[in-house]
Amino acid sequence: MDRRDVLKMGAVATLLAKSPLTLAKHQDDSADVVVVGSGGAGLVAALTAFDLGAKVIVLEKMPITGGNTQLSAGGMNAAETVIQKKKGVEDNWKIMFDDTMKGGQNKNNPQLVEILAKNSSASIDFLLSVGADMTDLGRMAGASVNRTHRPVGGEAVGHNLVHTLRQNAIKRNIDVRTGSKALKILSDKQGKVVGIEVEDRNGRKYKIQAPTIVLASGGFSANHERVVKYRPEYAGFSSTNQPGATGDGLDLAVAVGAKLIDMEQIQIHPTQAAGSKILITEAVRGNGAILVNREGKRFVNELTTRDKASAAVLQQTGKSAFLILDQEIRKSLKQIEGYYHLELVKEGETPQALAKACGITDGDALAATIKKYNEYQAAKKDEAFERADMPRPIQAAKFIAIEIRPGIHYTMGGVKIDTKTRALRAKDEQPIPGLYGAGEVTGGVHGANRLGGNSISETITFGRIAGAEAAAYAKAAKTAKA
Ligand code: MEZ
Repeated sequence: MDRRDVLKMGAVATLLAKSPLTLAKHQDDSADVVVVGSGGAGLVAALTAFDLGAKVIVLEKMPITGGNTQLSAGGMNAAETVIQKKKGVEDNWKIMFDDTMKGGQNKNNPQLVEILAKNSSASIDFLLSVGADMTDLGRMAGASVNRTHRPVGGEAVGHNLVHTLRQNAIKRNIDVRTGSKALKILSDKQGKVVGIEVEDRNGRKYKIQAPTIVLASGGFSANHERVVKYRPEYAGFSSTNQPGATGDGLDLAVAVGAKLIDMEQIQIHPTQAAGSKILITEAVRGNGAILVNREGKRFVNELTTRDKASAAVLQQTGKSAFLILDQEIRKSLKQIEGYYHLELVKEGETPQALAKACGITDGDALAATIKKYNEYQAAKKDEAFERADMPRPIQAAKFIAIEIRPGIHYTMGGVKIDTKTRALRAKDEQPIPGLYGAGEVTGGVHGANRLGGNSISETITFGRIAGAEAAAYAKAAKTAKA
C-alpha cells in the first residue's frame, strides 16, 4: 500500500467517523432535497442546495462516497478560466462549444452544450473556492487548446476533487448516507415528486418525504448486460468504471415516466491497460505519447476523438496497441508513477530493447517510427496523421511502453433534461415536477461521443444548477404550503 492509498483510506475513515447517520438506523424522515448519488454531480448539488438553505439528504448505495468521479483521471475542461489566463492560454466558451459539438458528431443538445461551456469558468472558480486544486493545465483529445484543469504536476483529478467535496460536506454536516439504495421515487396523483423509498445497509426500508429529488446516480458502463443490450458488439469488453455504475437511476426515472435519450451512445475509451480494468489517462497522449501497433508503427492521430481512436486500435493486430513515451513525458505527469506502481509499464534503453520487452515484433520499425515522430515534432507538423499538438519529443531513455486496448468508459445517453436540469416526461417532454438530473445519468450533453475532460465539467456545472433549482423549487413548495 503506498502513501496515497493510506491517505485515501484516511479520508474514508474520516468521513465515516464524522457522518453519524452513515451508521445510524434509518427511520422515516423528511428533507427539502434528496440527492441520489455521491459522485461529483451529487456532492456539488448537495453543497449548492445546502448553501441555499435547503435540508439535504444524500443517498449513496455503495459503501463509500465518490462514485465514478473518484476514479476520474484526466481533468476538467473549462474555457476562459483564471488558470488559463495566468498561463497565457487563449480560449473562449465558443471554441469549447464548437469542440464539444464536433466531438459529439453534432448529436449533442446545443442548449446544454452552451450551458456547459459558458458556465465552465465559473465552475472552476467554484471548485477553487471550496479548496480543490485545478492549477495544472493539459489537453485532451478533440480540444483545440489546453483547457483540461487538474491538480498540480498532472495528478489525477478524481481523488483530489472527491476529497475536497467530501470535506466540504463534512464541514457543513450534510446528511450523507452510504450503503443506502434508492428503491422508488414517490409521486402524487398529479405526478409531482413527494419523496423516495430507501433501503439501508441492513436491508431495512424507509421513506423520506421530499418535494425534490436530484438524480446524480451516474451511468451504466459497469452493467455489462445493459451495455450489450444497446451495443451487442461490446460483448466481452471490460469497463473502466467503478462497480456501482449500473444505471439504477435510469430505472427510477423511467418508473415515474421520464424520457431516456441516446441510450445506444456508449463510449469505449481507447486506452484501458490490456488485461486490466485500469484506465490509462488520455493525458499521457496529451503530454506527448504516441500510439503504435504490434508491428511498431503509428496508425492514428493520437489526439483524435475517442470514437475514432478506439476504432483504429480495434483494427490493429490483436485489437490492442502500445502507448510509447519517455522519461520526460513521465516527469510531466504524476499519474504515470501510478502505472509503474501497478506494474503496467515496460521499459528499454533503446526502442529495440523496449520492443523486445513489451512484445512489439519489429524493434527497428519502432525506432524508425519514434525518429520520424521526433522530426515531425521538431518541425511542428505531423505529416503522417496531422496531430495538432506534439508538446515533447520521445527521446529520453529509458523508453516506456504500456499495452492498451479499448474499454467501456462512458454512457452518453440517459434521462432527458431541460436547461434547468428538470427531468422531462416521455409522453409530452414536460418537466416532472420536483425531479432533476445531473451528470452521467442524464443524456444530451455529449451527443455521440464525449470529449475527455467534459465529464467532470458536466458534473460540476450541472450539479450546481440542479442543486440551485431543486433548492428554489423546494422553497417555493414550502411557501405555497404555508
Ligand atoms: O473525461 C475523461 O473520461 C478522461 C479525461 C479520461 C482520461 O483519459 O483521463
